[in-house]
Amino acid sequence: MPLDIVHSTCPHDCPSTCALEVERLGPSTIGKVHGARDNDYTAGVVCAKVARYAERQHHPDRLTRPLRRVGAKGIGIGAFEPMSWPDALDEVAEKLTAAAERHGAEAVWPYFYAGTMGLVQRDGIDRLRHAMGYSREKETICVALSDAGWLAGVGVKRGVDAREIADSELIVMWGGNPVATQVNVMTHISRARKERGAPFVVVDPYRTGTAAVADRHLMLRPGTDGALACAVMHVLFKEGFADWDYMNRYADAPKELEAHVESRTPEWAAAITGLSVEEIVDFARLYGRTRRSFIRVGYGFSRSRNGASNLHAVTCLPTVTGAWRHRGGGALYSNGGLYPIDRTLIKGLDVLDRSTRLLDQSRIGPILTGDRRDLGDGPPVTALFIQNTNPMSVCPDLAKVRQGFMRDDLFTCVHEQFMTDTAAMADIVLPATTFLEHDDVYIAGGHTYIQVARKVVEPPGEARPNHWVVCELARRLGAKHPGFAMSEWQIIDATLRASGLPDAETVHAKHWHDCALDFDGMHFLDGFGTPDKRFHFKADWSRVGSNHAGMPSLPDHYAVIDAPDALHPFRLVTAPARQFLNSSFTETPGSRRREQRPTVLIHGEDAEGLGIGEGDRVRVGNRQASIVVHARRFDGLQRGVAVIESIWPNGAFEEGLGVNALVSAEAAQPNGGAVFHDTAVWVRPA
Ligand SMILES: Nc1nc2c(c(=O)[nH]1)N[C@H]1C(S)=C(S)[C@@H](COP(=O)(O)OP(=O)(O)OC[C@H]3O[C@@H](n4cnc5c(=O)[nH]c(N)nc54)[C@H](O)[C@@H]3O)O[C@H]1N2
Ligand SMILES: Nc1nc2c(c(=O)[nH]1)N[C@H]1C(S)=C(S)[C@@H](COP(=O)(O)OP(=O)(O)OC[C@H]3O[C@@H](n4cnc5c(=O)[nH]c(N)nc54)[C@H](O)[C@@H]3O)O[C@H]1N2
Ligand code: SF4
Ligand SMILES: [Mo]
Repeated sequence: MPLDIVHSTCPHDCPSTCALEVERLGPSTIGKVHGARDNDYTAGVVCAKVARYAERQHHPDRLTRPLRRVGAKGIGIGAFEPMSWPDALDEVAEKLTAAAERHGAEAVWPYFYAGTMGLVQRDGIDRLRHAMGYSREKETICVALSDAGWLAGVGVKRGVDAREIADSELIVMWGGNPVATQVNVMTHISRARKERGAPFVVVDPYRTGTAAVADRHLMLRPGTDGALACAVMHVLFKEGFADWDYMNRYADAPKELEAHVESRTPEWAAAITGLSVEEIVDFARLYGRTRRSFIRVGYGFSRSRNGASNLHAVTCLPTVTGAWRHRGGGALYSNGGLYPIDRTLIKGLDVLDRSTRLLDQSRIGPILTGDRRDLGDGPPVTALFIQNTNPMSVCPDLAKVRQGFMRDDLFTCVHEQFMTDTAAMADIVLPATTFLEHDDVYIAGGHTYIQVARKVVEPPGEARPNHWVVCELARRLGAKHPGFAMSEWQIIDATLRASGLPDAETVHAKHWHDCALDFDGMHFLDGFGTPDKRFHFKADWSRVGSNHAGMPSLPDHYAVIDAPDALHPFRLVTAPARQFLNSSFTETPGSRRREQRPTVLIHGEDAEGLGIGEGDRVRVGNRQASIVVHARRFDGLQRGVAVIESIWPNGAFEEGLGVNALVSAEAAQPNGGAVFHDTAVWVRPA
């Protein structure tokens, strides 16, 4: 019998949003997962962890029934007993109603993120929130810093089509690790390298899988990209690589920028970045000589207190050389803002009251422990309804997050596929479907397709989609909105029609629909997204965030990072692990085996000086917390830099708290954002 191959879309929180071909072996069983060959972005490739998705889909630990906690918080599945769906939903609705009656609706905080990127299953929780007047969520954990940095210069969240990387003559991966985090970028880079010998440069504090295959690796200190970008621009202006014709037409203040970077010499930047003057000058010349240069802007280097400023500085480079105007030239951070999606129905924007308080998702620790900087004179949060995210693992200042979840007066409901660290803190856990078990519509950060995917197999046991749970709760809570009476498919179809896109059947039948603009649009030749249509070298930070005091307007090294000192001599980077996706896939044996155990990479000479041998147990700490991990000596980073690839579950650490215990919950400028790679620490033998 021929294999039954069904089209789908990877829903995970990854810019690739791969078009998939899933082997269906039976009504509720899948085999291998492949990348769609006929999609010219996915081009037949998916990452290893999704190729073996059957491991996650059919995992014996998938949640299959609603559960009520009868034992202590944080223990796991042994502390729960099964209950029926009607009882579970009734109880959740009663608890949310009681919290709202006691302290007002803002005491309830529906809390979510991007466990699935499907618009209906991910964002439907907002419709319930807005219909009930519950506290809003400020989404800061991933893109707040990078969005701010990109929007300050470019003005709209889109960039050059990633498929053009194949036409580039130089590709720079700046602060991202696509070999691990969005493998398809590498497909297009490989074509440019093969077909025209385009050099590939990586800017990253350590030798990642991506840096290891690059032609050049600029291995700078974390949080110093603004200095590197300024020195590159210094050389571009000084050595005649600047495209004045382009800048005069398309930029705001090229003369001011030229004068400003005059003093930002390669020597100045070398002292800040730890790179050599030659490395900086050689890279600047290579970049200046090449018109078709493509900067693939990663998220990683934005996750610092000066991250927005640094990201803006990098986006100035293609504007100085005019690379934007050439095929294969320019930059891409994300195409999230490319799609003309009308989200009113999905998110219930028509019933949103903008005066409802907005709570910062990355500050869930301070919020749950009653920090008045977040709560103002509003009520405490006494009820959480969580979908698609695992804050007990992924959020900054984990000790505080745990302290908050431990509160006796807090009611928590978690809708999950697995008994995560967060689910283990819940009073009621509801079993969730995977993307293979429900319908949804997907846009992407890394390409230009919109995709509609239908359910492929039946869910295990009583697992139910997010949309279903949201609608059932809405009914019990008395929430009013037409979206609660529609199916996923009806919402997808109505949303596509309202957005002026082909209907759901049409997109589904062709598998995807390309939303790319024409060449001039993708290259901003008809203007940037700023009010005056020019690229802004001079960032008006007040346009993208309210907390901008002290931020440099022209690109610079903004020295507000958690700088090392005598007591904390290392700068810690907590980069994503290749076989995990945030905290997802930490449950699959194939991923666990390959990642082995939580490990800190430090330079051999640093290890030597501290008396730390290969594989030794070491303690890594700062004022906030300390954790025990194993050391690996590694020469692919500067001295004084430490890397712990993450995000392991708390139980993988000896003392029960993971790496985010070390990370600060401070909200970065100008619009919030978690500073995962901006932590000064000490390292000692344990
Ligand atoms: N395998 C895997 N894939 C993933 C994820 C995962 O956890 N694992 N996470 C997904 C998510 S949610 C996202 S947002 C994307 C993120 O994907 P990326 O854009 O790759 O961004 P990050 O993963 O945050 O950071 C990547 C790199 O940034 C580097 N970096 C840290 N600080 C600095 C700095 O100051 N300067 C420079 N130049 N580089 C720095 C780190 O060393 C790391 O190699 O990946 C997605 N894909
Ligand atoms: N140290 C450190 N911490 C980080 C980062 C880092 O680089 N370093 N990266 C940060 C970034 S960029 C991000 S985006 C966050 C992400 O952190 P999270 O949002 O927590 O992402 P995941 O760990 O993938 O968790 C998503 C959860 O959603 C569940 N899920 C998936 N699909 C569905 C569904 O359809 N329904 C329901 N109900 N649940 C579903 C999964 O089982 C999983 O447990 O982590 C951040 N934390
Ligand atoms: S590369 Fe990203 S989008 Fe593609 S299959 Fe892997 S996790 Fe999913
Ligand atoms: Mo993210």
